[in-house]
Amino acid sequence: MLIRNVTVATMGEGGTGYGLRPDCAVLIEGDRIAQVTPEAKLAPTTGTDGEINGEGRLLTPGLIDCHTHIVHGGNRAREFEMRLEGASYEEVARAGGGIVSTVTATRDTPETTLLAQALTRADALIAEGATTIEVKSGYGLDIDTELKMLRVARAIGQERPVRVLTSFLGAHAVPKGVEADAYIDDVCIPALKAAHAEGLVDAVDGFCEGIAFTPAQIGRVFEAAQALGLPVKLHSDQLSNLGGTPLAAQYGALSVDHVEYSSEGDARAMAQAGSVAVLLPGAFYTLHETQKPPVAAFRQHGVPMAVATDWNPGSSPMGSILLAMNMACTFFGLTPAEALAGTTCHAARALGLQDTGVIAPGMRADLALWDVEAPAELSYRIGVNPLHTRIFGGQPCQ
Ligand code: DI6
Ligand code: FE
Repeated sequence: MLIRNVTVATMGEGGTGYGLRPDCAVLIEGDRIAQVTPEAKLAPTTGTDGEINGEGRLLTPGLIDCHTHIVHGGNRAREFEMRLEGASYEEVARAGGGIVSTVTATRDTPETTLLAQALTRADALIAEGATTIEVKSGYGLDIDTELKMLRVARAIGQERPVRVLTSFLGAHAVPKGVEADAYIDDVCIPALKAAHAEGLVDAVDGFCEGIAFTPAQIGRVFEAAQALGLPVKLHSDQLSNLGGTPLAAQYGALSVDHVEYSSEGDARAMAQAGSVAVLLPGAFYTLHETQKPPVAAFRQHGVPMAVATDWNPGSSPMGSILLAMNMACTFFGLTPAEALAGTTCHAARALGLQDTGVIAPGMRADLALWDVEAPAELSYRIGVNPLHTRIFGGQPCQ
C-alpha cells in the first residue's frame, strides 16, 4: 500500500523535533513501513492497489496512550461532587471512597459488562488515532478480580484493531480491613504470579504514596517482577515524595509516572536508569494540583517525557489523548513537538516497544493521517478531533 502526498512527522529525531518531511510518500508492505520517499522520486506507475492520496495532510505515527485504567466498574461522579464541596482526594480515599470504591464496583461487574464498557473507552481513544493503549489492573485487589481485569484488557486487543499492553497494578491500594504488608505478600505477589502464568502481564506497576504503599512494600513487588523477568514502572511522586522514584530507577523502570513532586535528584536517577517520565496532566487538572513536574530538570538531564490520559474513574476521567497533549503544553510548558513525542516515540519507550512510535522503514505501519496543516495543531485545539484516517498494521481502519 502507498500513502501519497503527505507531510510526514517521522518523530525519528529522538524527541527533539517532528522530523518533518514534506511532500513524501510512505510505502507499506504487510504490516510494516517499507520506505519513506519524496513524491518527486516516485515512479508514476508505483502503487495503484490500495493507494491513499493524503492531499497534503499530516501523517504521524499512530498515537500511544501509555498509561490508562480503562478497565473498571462504576463511576465516581459522587466523589467529584464531594471534592467540589471541599473534600480532598486523600480525604475521600480515607473515608472509604476513592480507589477502594471502584474496587467494589469492579468486583461486582461481570466480565462481559466490564469488557463492553472498556471497549467504548478504547473506541474513544481509537477515534483520536490511538494504535497502542496500555491498560492496568489494580481495581481488583484480589486474585480473581485482578485476573479478570487483565483478561478484559487482553480482550480489547482481540475485539478492536488496536494493540494493548497490560500492566499488573496489584499494588494500587490497600483493600479494606487488610494490613498492607500482608496484602503484598498474601494477595498481590501471588496474583502477579498467577497472572504471569496465564500470559496476562507485560509489565508490573505500583502506587507509591501515603494512601497506598511504601517504597519497601513496592520493592517486594519489584523483586517478584524481576524474578519473573518482567519490566517495572511506578506511579510515583503524585501527591508527595516518598522516595519511590530512586527505587524505580534502581529496578531499571521503563517509566516513572505522574512525577509532580519529583526532585532534580529524581530526574538524574531516571536519566541514569533510562526511565521515561510519564506526565499525566488530566490527574493534575482534576485534583487541582499546583505542583508541576520538573520539566526543566527532565530536559536538562535528558529524561524522555511521555504524555498519557491516566483515564480512570477518580483522578482523571479523561477520554482524550489530544486533550492530554493540550494540557501538557498549557499546564506543564511542553512544546507541541514534545507533546507529540510524548504520545508517540517516548510513549513507545515507556512501554518497552521498539517497533512503533516512529515512522521509519521496518517499523509497524501504525499511523494517523490528520486534517491539519502544521503538527502543532494537534496540541493547540481543545475538544477538536482532526483525525482523517487511522492505519493499524498497514490497514486503514477507524
Ligand atoms: N494514581 C492515579 O492517578 C490513579 N491511580 C493512581 O495510582 C487514580 C485511580 C483512582 O482514583 O481510581
Ligand atoms: Fe494511573
